[in-house]
Amino acid sequence: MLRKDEAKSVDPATLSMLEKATREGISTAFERAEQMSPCPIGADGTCCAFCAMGPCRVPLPRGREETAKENKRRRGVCGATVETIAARNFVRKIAAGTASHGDHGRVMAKLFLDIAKGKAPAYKIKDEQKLLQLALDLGVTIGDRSNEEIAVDLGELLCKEFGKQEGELLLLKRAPLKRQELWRKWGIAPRGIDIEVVESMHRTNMGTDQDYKDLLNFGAKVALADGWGGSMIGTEIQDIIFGTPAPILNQINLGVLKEDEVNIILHGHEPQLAETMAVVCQDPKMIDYAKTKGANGINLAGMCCTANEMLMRHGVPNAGNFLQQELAIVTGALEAMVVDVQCIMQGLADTASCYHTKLITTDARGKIQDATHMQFDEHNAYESAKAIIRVAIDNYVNRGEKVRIPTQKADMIAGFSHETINYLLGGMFRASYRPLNDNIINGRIRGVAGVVGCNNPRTTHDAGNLAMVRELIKNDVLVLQTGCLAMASGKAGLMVPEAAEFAGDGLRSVCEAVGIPPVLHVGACIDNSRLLIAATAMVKDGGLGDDLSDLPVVGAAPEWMSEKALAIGQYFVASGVFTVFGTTWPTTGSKEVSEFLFKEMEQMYGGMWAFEPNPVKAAHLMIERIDQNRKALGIDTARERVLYDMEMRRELEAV
Ligand code: SF4
Ligand code: MSK
Repeated sequence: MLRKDEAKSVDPATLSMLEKATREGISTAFERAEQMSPCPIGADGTCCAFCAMGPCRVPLPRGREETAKENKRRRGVCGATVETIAARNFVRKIAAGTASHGDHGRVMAKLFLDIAKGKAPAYKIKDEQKLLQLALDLGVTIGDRSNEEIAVDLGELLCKEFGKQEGELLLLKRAPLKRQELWRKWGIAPRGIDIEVVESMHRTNMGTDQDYKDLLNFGAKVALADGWGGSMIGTEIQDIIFGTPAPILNQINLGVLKEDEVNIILHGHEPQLAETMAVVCQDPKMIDYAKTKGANGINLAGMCCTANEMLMRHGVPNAGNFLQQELAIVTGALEAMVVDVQCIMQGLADTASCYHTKLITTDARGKIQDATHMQFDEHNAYESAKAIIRVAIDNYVNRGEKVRIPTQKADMIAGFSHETINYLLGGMFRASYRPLNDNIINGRIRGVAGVVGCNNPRTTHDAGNLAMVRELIKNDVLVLQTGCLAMASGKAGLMVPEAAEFAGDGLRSVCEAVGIPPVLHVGACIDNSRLLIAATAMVKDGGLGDDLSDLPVVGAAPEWMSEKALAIGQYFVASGVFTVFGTTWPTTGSKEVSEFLFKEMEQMYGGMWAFEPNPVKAAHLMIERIDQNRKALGIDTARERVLYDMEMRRELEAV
C-alpha cells in the first residue's frame, strides 16, 4: 500500500512541495521509493555479482530459522559461503565510502599545494594558527620560514599520504596511544589511503580473501584510512584555506529561496567552487547584471554537505537536506542547481527538464546526462564562478507561472568546530575540554552522542533523527551532528540556545551557562573526523579513561543511505565507539557476519555496531552504553538514575 504524504516526511516544507510535485506530475525519490520495493536479497547482503559465473543469490529462508544443513548449502557457484559473500559486500561498500572521502581529501591537498605555490590566486591561507599546528604535529620545520614555504612542505607530505605504500598514516599519531597500540596489535593501522582501498577491491575479488572475519577486519583498516586519513586531511586543509568554522547564525529550509531574486543552489561536497561563488555573488557588477534581468539580487543557498560548508564559514543560507534536492526545483523558483560530487540524484535532470532550472555539473568526475557541464577551474576560479552565475542570471527571465516557495525556514547556529568547542568551554586563554569532562564526571552531562548521516526515503524523512535527538537531549546527552541530519535538527529549531528547554535539567544548566544549543552543528560528512579529534581531546584532558572506548561517547546514523555512512560507522567502531544504525542493515542475511559486527568486534576494539530501526529504542541503547561506560569509569554515582515506570515504558514501545 502506498504511503500517504504525511508518512513520507515530518518537515512541512517538504510535504508542501511533495503535494505540488504530485499535482504537477513530477516524479521524486519519495514516489520512486514507493513504487519499487528494495530487492530483499541485495538488502540482506546475500547476492554476489563479483564474477560472470553468477550473479549468485544465497538468501535466508523467509519467516523461519535456517537449518545447519541449509546454511551449508548457501554457496555461490565458486563455493563462496554466505558469510564470505555478505562480508565481501560489506567491505566493498566501506571501500567505496573511503574512496569518496579520500578523493575529496586528495583534491583539497592538491589545491592546498597549488595555493602555497601561488598557482591558485583566488585562495589564500586563512587560518595561520591551524597551518602551524598541523605542521608541528607532522614534524614540518617552522623556523623563520614563510607560511607559503611551510605550506609547500606540508602539502607535499599530505599528498604523499594518499599513495603511501608502507609505514602508517601520519595522523594516526593523534589518537590516544592505547588506541594506536590496539590498531597495531590487530594489524589494521592503515599504511596509506589509496592502498587500503585497492587492497579491499583485490581481497573482495573472486577467489581471494575467503575468511569472513579476516575480510571484516580489513574493513576496519580501510575505514580507518577514511576517518584518520582522507576525511581528516580534507577537514584540516579546508580549515586552513577557507577558515576554521566558528558559531554563525543563519537560516535553513526551502523558505530561504527568494521570490524576487535569482536563486542559485550549490549542492554536493567539495567547497572550493562554493567559496568563490559566495564572493562573486556579492560583486556589485553581478548584482547590477541581475537587475538588468528584472531581479532584485542574487540569492545563493546551499544543499547537502556543500550547504554545511557554506553555512558554517560564510553564513550562506541552507536550502535543505538530501531528500529536498528535487523539491528545491519543484518550487519553480530555482534558476540554477550547481553540483559537483556525491549525493547528487540523477533524478534532478528529469525534474529540471519540467521547469526552467538549469542543472549545471562542474566537476569532471561528476557529469550527468542532459545537464549542462561547465568545468570549474580552480586556477581561474573567479572567471569560472562568474560564467556559472551569468547562466543563472540569464535564466531568471524564463521563470514560469508555477512558482511556490514554502514559507518554512528556521534559525540555526552552525560552526562548532573542535577549536570552537575548546574556546567556548575553556575560554580564549585556557582553551580546553576540562569543563566538558568535569560536567560529564559530575553527571550534569550524561555523555556525548554523534548523530550523523543521510536521509532515506525508505523511512520518514527527518523523523528518525528528531525522535532520537530529542530523546538523547531529554536524557542529558549532548548531541554533536554533521551531514544531512544536522540540517534536520536545524530545521526543527534544535540548533539555537533556546532549544535548551528540551534538554534534561543537567544538560540544560550547562547549555544555559555557556550559551550553546544542546545540539551542536559540527559540519559536513568529512567533518566526522572532528568528532574523532574532539573525543581524543576528552581523553587527553583526563578523568575519563585512557582510550576512546572508555568515554561515555556513542554514535548513530538513524536514516543512513550512503556507503560513506558505513565507512564512517566502521571507523567509529574501530576507534572504540558503540555505533547504532537505523533504516536497514546490509548483513542481515548472514547471522555469523552480523554477530561478528555486533559482538566480536567489541572484544577486539571496544566498539561495536548495533542495528535498531526504532529511533527511540536506539537512543536508549546509546544511553545504556553511556551508563555502562560511566559505571566502568566509576562516575555512575554522580548522577541521579531515572527509573522507568510502566507508563513510560509503554510510551517507549508505542513509538
Ligand atoms: Fe558467484 Fe562466486 Fe562469482 Fe560471486 S564470485 S558471482 S559467489 S561464482
Ligand atoms: S550529504 S552522505 S546524504 S549526510 Fe554529505 Fe547528506 Fe549522507 Fe550525502
